[in-house]
Amino acid sequence: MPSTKARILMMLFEHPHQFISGQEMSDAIGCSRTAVWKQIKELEKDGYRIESIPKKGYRLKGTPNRISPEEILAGLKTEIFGRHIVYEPSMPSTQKRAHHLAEDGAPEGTLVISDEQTEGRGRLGRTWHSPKGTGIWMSLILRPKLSLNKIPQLTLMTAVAIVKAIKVVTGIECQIKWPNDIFYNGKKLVGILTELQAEENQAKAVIIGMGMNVNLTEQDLPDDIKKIATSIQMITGKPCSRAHLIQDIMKQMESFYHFYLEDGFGLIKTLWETYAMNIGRIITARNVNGQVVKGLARGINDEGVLLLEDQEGRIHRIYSADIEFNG
Ligand code: BTX
Repeated sequence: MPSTKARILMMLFEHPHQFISGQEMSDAIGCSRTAVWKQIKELEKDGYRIESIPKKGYRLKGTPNRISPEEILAGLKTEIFGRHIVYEPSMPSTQKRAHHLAEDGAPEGTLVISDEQTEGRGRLGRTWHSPKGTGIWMSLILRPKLSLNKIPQLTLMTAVAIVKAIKVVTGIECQIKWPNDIFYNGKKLVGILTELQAEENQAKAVIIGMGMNVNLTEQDLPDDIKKIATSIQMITGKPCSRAHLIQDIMKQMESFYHFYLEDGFGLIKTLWETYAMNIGRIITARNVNGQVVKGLARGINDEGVLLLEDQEGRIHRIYSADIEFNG
């Protein structure tokens, strides 16, 4: 005789688009409604995504879709990127973990992945919403021999590699918003956070954090983020394999990285400008101290710095800021 949990799961599977009430389940199985509710919570802990609406009941939204390091490694076409994976189902932040690993000497290419982040972070202490089993929340450790002023180029390189990987795996053509976001139709799909461990004027380790909304639905996002965010599943209407995306991102990043270290920033700059949504538009850039510059985005320079031309024709170099479009 299958367990109560297995029978509830079977009922949910048999009615994929319908709500089944707790009462119907308890009648069919011969247990109390509280027992049904407890087993629903157990299934959620196992990674099943179950929508629950009072007076309507329960509906299956998604099966466990854990990221498995074995699955990623099986199809990985890189030499070093992602070859050493540190995975846990839940972490406060892959970025934080990657910093500790880098301090302890983790080699270049180490990839830290989690299925859920409880304290995922963006820039300037902002929060990155990272719900369980839905997105790619990962941090890559690099150890380039670069001076500190070159590090922002790695953010732009990452953005170009991710845009390319998304196109290869899903066919979606995204755009880059300077410096660190990838957008589709005006909504944020990916955020990139580049952080540094430095010694004198040299990078000791660069931690590139990538947060990518893959199989999130609207219900996975809080109201304030729903308006500004999207996911691959919301765009295509179907779930996408996170393992395939990770494999391709690693492949694209590794090949751009080698190219960049040998030949410099030229190719990445050109590709970045092709994908950028800012260039040629009037934007407002606001830095951490609240200073504001408004002007026409002319492009980026060889260091990856954004160039803004104000009304008087003066060019401002924007090293770090949040930008808004005005036209
Ligand atoms: P950011 O500071 O540019 O963006 C953060 C802002 O984006 C938030 O204030 C919020 O408005 C919005 N936001 C939060 N969560 C989401 C989401 N899931 N989708 C779309 N918009 C959202 C961007 O910072 C850099 C984010 C890097 C996240 C990765 S995940 C792996 C690694 N670990 C970690 O803690 N952070 C990085």
